[in-house]
Amino acid sequence: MDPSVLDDIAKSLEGIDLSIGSIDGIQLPQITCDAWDIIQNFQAREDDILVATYPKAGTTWAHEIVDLILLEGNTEKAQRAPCFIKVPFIDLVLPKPAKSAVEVANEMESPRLLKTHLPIQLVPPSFWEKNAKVVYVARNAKDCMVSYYYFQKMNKGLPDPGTWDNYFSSFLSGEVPWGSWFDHVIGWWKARDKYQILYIFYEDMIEDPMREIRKITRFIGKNLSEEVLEKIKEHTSFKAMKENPMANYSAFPSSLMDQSISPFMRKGTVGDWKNHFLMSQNIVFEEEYKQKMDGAGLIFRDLLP
Ligand code: PPS
Repeated sequence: MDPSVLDDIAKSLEGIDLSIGSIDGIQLPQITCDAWDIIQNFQAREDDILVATYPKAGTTWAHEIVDLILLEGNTEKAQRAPCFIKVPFIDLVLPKPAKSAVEVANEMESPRLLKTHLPIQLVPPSFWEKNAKVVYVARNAKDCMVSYYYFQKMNKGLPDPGTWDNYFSSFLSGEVPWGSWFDHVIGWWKARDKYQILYIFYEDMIEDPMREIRKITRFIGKNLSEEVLEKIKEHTSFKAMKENPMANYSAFPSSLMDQSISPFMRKGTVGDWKNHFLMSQNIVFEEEYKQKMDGAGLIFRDLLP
């Protein structure tokens, strides 16, 4: 990778508008709102693979796995660039001098691996017109909330989350960037049979990574040996990714992501919410959860105390 790419990203981030705007009632970074026409007109290709998630659901883990599946386990090639460069995040269009994710994607050879956090109704329509494949990863709301809280603390590109108590209320009411967790996971769940969407769960990936890697491999249409699958599992373990400078965001400008506040690869576990939720918050959460998830037919594990 040309090292000037990182310099350009740092320069673009220097004067960036860090405010939050909204599209159709969903909070999004202002730079996303400003580039909304460009994002909506993104031209998908039929062999694209889009990793879609609510923030903090395991995006980086999933796209590292998909990248290695496409590379048939070639871990050297997987190190070609930091993950935020090799997998364009189509929701963010940085100002010059950096190339926007859309420009980078347009110049990429197929098959492309792309990332989005957009709720399904805001995904550029060409993905559906081209019937591209989507790997959607869902993570239980409580752990997502905790992970997002720490991320908003360390990521200066997102609003300061304030106190845990305030954040708890904002998250539950969907007043956070990329909107309501509930609407996101349910929206994608409802569409899973209409389009080529593989809907998987972070908790399942933690329980049995090989099983989930096999599932993704089949979905992508690859046939890989057990040895290669094992190699992919090892290379994408939490420990390996935490130590991998191409996966752990250490190459990202620290002025924007201050990993001394909280590392990007923070804990990588299921159930960390138990260390954060007060009993009273858990009661409020459970009540809201029942109402909002009622009838969705979508079951998450590790929610109950
Ligand atoms: S982002 O910024 O929305 O793209 O973040 P995202 O990658 O979706 O989520 C980050 C959380 O995923 C955890 N993570 C992992 N867990 C287990 N195994 C692996 N390999 C792995 N890679 C990333 C990461 O630690 C964040 O979760 P928390 O709970 O904060 O640790």
